[in-house]
Amino acid sequence: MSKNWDHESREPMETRNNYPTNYDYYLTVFNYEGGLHNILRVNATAYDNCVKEPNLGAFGNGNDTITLAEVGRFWYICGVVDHCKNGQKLSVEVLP
Ligand SMILES: [Cu+2]
Repeated sequence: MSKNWDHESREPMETRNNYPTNYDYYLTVFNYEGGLHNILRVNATAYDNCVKEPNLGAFGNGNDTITLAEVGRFWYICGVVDHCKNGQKLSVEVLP
């Protein structure tokens, strides 16, 4: 849980309903005040250093549902001023 991001990760509805049976992905959901924050998907180095490149994806409407379609770790930072340096960052790992 990161500062000013209300965040949850969950299995997709389809998994809960057992349809289809073989889904391996998760949804990660961010809620925040759009315009005050955003979400940039970056790599591990950028995450550690709070830099915005490489930008692997950007979200900003404040109610962002992101599909994590591969096994592995995903890194997200807020790109607004110094929010990341103040702790507004999140990494999520999707397990096989
Ligand atoms: Cu922010």
